[in-house]
Parts: sequence; structure tokens; C-alpha cells
Amino acid sequence: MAKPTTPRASTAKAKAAAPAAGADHNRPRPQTPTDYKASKEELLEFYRQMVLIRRFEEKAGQLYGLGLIGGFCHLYIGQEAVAVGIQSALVPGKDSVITGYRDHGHMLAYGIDPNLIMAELTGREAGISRGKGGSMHMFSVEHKFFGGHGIVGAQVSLGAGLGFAHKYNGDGGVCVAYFGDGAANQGQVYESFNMAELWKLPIIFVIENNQYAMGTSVNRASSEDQLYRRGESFRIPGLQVDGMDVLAVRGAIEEALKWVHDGNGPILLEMKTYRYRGHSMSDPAKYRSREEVQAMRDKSDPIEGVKKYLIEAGVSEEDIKGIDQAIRKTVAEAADFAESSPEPELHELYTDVLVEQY
Ligand SMILES: Cc1ncc(C[n+]2csc(CCOP(=O)(O)OP(=O)(O)O)c2C)c(N)n1
Ligand SMILES: [Mg+2]
Repeated sequence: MAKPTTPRASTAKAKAAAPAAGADHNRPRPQTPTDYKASKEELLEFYRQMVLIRRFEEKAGQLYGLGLIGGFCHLYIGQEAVAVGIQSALVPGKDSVITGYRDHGHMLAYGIDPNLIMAELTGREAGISRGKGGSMHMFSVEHKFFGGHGIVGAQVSLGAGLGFAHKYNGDGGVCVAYFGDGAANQGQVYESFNMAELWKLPIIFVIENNQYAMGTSVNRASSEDQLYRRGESFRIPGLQVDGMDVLAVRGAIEEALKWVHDGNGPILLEMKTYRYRGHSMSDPAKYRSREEVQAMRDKSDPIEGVKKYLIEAGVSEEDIKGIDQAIRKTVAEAADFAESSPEPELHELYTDVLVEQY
């Protein structure tokens, strides 16, 4: 049995896949993206949102430990720059988003009220899915946020459907379908790639390559571990991006949106990222060393990265501390709100089960 290999650090901020051997070289290719030039206000907003996700997830971990969150709970700590960088470029209510079970961060990055998300995690009636979705199955149709899915890879096919709906309705929206490095080995992903390219659907496939699928490292499970190349045989171009740098992420999504809006069909973004916590709350993470996690935190932490940009932009340490304090308050209030909200009434067990009666 081969030993799991250490994940490779990404070398470049962004890399575009070269045309495959035998490919039509006259076909247009996306530009290799450059880092987004953010204003001071935008940087402050990126920082706020990423710290909100981190503190929110830490609190969710605590509530889980206290038995206030039932079922599974997968934290997004370490991956904040991906959801924040991407969703800052989307239009909520116009563009659609779909993801897997590691979904709290994506909802927060779409500006959804933390109180409603925390209430959902704790199974309360005030939750965004009335307490019936929980951590893995949160929805907000109003924001065109279509979950929250527990079946690995299934959201990619549903995302292709959302892309189809944008095209069919001519609403100008784009679907962003997030999935993991593990999900990238699921068969239905490639059926979806095929149809999405064939029908030139407005969809951006985002692989959040956090280096592990539960306890299995990418290198141990994937014959092609450069996941941005996974669309090549379907003629879907791919970009590999430093997913720990919010400006690189935003730069890449800008390029991807341009590609899709220009009518070129789908594009694939591989975000090289890392999760600091275990796969879920019940994972002791024995498949990797503490040193590996610590090295990532020390060298590539996405929040520390934005802090550096803020200081370069002339924001004072005091102002940054002020934001940190305000976020702690928001998260504490969300937890209080959730804990003091009632659970759904018993008869709610029978509502929202079927859309129609048969
Ligand atoms: C079809 C299917 N197979 C297996 C599982 C069990 N499972 C849940 S999460 C997971 C790992 C997925 O890893 P990845 O796609 O990298 O996402 P990450 O957890 O890293 O965000 C597996 C195998 C499942 N939920 N669905
Ligand atoms: Mg993974």
C-alpha cells in the first residue's frame, strides 16, 4: 500500500491548462488570470466576510461539542478565500450557486443572515430551511442558493440543470457548481461536463481541492491529480488557482465569468486550498501530521494574507481589531438567537415533503 503523499504546494497563483495533444489550436482559450485589483473598501469587505466565516465555524464547532447541532457538521475553516473571492463577483438572486455539505461558508459569503444559518444548524424553526435541512442541506431560493448536498458529486449534475435553466430562461445568470477533489472522481461529474459543453451552458465548475477526501489524499486517489485538466477531454478549459489568496480567486472568477458571458460555455476552476479541521466533527485526522497543518496555517492562511494587503493599503491594526470585535459580537448573537429559538412544531414533520400531492 502506497503511503499517502504530502500535498504539493501550489507554485503559481494561477495556471491555465495547455491545449491537449490533438486539440484544435484555433479555439479560443481563456486568459491566464491576474490578481484582482481590489479597492480598500473591497479588501475590508473580503476581510470581514472571511473572519465572519472563520469565527462562525469555530462557534459551530463549539455548539456541536455541546450537543446542540445534530447529525454531521463539516467546517470550512481554511477555505474561506474560495467562497468569498468567488461569490463577491456574483449577483445574488441572478446567478445560482450549488455546493456539497461543507456549505456554511458559501451561504455567509452570499450575505445570508448568520442568525438564520446558525438557527438552521441547531434545527430551529427560524432556520433558513426551517430547521429541516441542518448543516448539510441548507437552501435559499431567494438568493438562488440551491444547497447543501450530501451525495458526493450529485450537486454537479444538479448544477448543470441550473445552468440549463439560465440558458433556457435567457435570464443572463451563471451557475457556480462547487465540488471537492474527491467528488472530482465521480462518474456523474463527467456526464455533466459532456452535456454542459455540448449545450454551451453558462456554468462555472469550481473544484475546491482541499487536498483530501475524508482521509484520502488527492495523490493517493487520482491518476490525474492536476484537477484543472479534468475538463480537457470535453473541451472545457481549466484554470488552476491559489485558493488561499482571495485576490487570485477573484481574478480567476472574473476571467471565468467573462468566458461564460461571452457565450463560450463552461469553464473549470481548480482552487488549491486546504481544510484545517477534520473532514467532519467526528474525524480525528490521523492521516496527516500536525506539522503539515501547521505549515499551511503559518505560510498560507487566507485571512492573514488579506490582513497583509489591508496593512499595505494603509488600514491600521486598530481598525482591523475593531472589525474582529464586531464579528465576534455578530457570531455570539447568532448563537444566542439560535439557542433561544423554538424547534419546529411536530406537525411540521409532514410539511415540505413533496412539492405536489400525488
Ligand atoms: C456518493 C457518495 N459516496 C461517498 C460518500 C461519503 N463521503 C462523504 S464526504 C466524502 C469525501 C468527499 O471529499 P471531497 O469531494 O474532497 O470534499 P471535501 O469533504 O474535501 O470538501 C465521502 C467519500 C457520499 N456522501 N456520497
Ligand atoms: Mg476534498
